[in-house]
Amino acid sequence: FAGLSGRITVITGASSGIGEGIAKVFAENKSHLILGARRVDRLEALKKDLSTAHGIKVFIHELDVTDRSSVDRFVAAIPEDLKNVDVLVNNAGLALGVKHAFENDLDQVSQMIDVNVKGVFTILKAFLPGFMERKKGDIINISSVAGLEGYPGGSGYCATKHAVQGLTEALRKEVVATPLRICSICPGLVETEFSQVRFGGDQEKAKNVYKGIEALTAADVADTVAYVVSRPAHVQISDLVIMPTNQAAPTVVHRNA
Ligand code: 8X3
Repeated sequence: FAGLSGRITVITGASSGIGEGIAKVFAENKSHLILGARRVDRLEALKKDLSTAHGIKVFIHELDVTDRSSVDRFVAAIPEDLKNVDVLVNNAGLALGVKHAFENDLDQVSQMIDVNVKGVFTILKAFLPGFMERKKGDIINISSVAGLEGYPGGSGYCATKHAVQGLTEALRKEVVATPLRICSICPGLVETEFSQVRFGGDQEKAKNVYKGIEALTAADVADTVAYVVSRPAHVQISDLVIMPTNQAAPTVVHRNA
């Protein structure tokens, strides 16, 4: 992916899953990294791997996107030589539970809104002014096929990802007169810790989500992020949907017996 080398990329939720996958692909392509997540020990390990293997600068810092003061500390701690960020990947996000709306756990709904929606607003507010000032920057929001279509049991999660779609679209229109590029990536089934988190650690339920199907990997999604960012400056990939070959919509999945 020509064009990533020497760029400075911020990734939220970088300690696992798609975020970690993006960090790896960007490191392989010589982008410097600013990685945030709550689990700093995992970021430490990732930093060690990536900086030695690829000779890039990797800055890591604790980040809870639901806590504005945590976001302030994260931004303030970025070293001088990495302050002119080129790429922002809003990746931190989660699903909690599969429940019909009449039985939704409102704490779970609230937490999804805090991370998936308010978290993106908070991070955008932190980095967008710099992008506008420098007239430069790519913003990639990791949305979901759940942002394009609601499905039974997903009212909370789907609502948050529809919100991500709405804010991404509004932002793209706001910066149309600038060189900024705004992209939403909507993955379908990706095998990560996503389903373990969604089902509160129930391994059986989590495994069933990917049963009989070759799900996407974090690396598959990470490749698309690298593709989007490495297009020539006049090319803006606005929306990108990626699903396994045997998935056609959130609930249209062909599973081998
Ligand atoms: C994850 C995809 O279909 O589980 O965002 O909502 S889905």
